Amino acid sequence: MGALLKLTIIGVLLAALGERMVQFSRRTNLFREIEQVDLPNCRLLKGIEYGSEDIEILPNGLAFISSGLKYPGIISFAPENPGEIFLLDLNDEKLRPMSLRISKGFDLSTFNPHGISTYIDEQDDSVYLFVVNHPHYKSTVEIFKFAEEENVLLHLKTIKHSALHNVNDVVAVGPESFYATNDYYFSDFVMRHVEMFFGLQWTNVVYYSPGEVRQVASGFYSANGMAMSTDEKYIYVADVTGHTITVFEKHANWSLSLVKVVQLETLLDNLSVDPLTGDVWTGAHPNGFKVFAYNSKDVPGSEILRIQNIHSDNPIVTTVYANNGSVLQASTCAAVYENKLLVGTIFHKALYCEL
Ligand SMILES: *[C@@H]1O[C@H](CO)[C@@H](O)[C@H](O)[C@H]1NC(C)=O
Ligand SMILES: *[C@@H]1O[C@H](CO)[C@@H](O)[C@H](O)[C@H]1NC(C)=O
Ligand SMILES: CC(=O)N[C@H]1CO[C@H](CO)[C@@H](O)[C@@H]1O
Repeated sequence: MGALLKLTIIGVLLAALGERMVQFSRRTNLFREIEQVDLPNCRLLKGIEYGSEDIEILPNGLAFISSGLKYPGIISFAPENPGEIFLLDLNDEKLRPMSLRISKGFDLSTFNPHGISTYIDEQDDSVYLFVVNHPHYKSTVEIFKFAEEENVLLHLKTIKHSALHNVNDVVAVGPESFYATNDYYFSDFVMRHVEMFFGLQWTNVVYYSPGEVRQVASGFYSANGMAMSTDEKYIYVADVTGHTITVFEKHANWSLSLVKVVQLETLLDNLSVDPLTGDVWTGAHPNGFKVFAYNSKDVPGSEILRIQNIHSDNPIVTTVYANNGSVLQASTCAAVYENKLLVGTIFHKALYCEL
């Protein structure tokens, strides 16, 4: 091969790599620093120190909080502790999260809870809690029934399926059916980094029911949080490294069709919908690189956005809270109940604010 040809090939490869680096730094917001936005009435929840990855608030003000996530490539401050589900009563001013007991027979030692969702049976008001679990870093969806009088989660079922290979979040739509996001295409640790670095848009949303499992949306860099509109007609999906919320219409046969994509600047993680206003709330990572490459001297911050009128041509996006990590690190989700805001994090604390 001629020297000139070799040089040209090397040049082309370097240019391609450079372009990938630029794209990668853009997707992870490698260089973004945060402008702080304070809320006046906030306090950290006592007893939650190892993450509050996902939060679901029931119509009566009881909140479930998943804690203790261990995730490949992401720090945990208590890698030996099994995960927990906390219950917090937002009507009680003391705001004391309580770790819920889980019924016998469920393997607590490998409990590694991630996204959660609740389903309320309208016939008898039973509450079912769906929990994405990663025992030994695999993916399952656990279904529990919440026994409120005894404050116990009764384990009903473990769901495993080849289509549920890297589950991040769920939205329950029936006593045994749900939508789930897969946040990676590959399960292998090295291949996941290849996938992230090259920006492969191979992750998807799956509909699961005992009778039928199928992919209902695809083409995300990393499909993450999900939520359903208050009228239950739409599903919102967050793409964390794509910095987007995709709005889908949900059909009677559970198919999803694309309505629109809302582009944001930050790495939005989990989504929730205000039951009163329909606003979409998200916890986000201002700088995703600081999450993946944790450094206790330069910690990842937190950013909470509210998106109003998401179905209109001009949704209003407001940064309600932003912190450089001095108070709260790596926020993943924000959920509201009346004028109260709860903010969860991947591996850090949980914040309560009055709006
Ligand atoms: C589901 O319903 C939608 C809307 O009616 C239709 O366009 C779609 O083809 C259906 N999908 C399947 C898999 O039946
Ligand atoms: C974060 O903000 C606080 C003030 O709110 C400031 O004291 C601190 O130095 C900042 N930390 C970094 C790493 O910028
Ligand atoms: C429920 C949900 O979407 N959880 C996500 C929240 O944030 C972390 C950090 O990126 C994700 O790993 C979770 O999957």
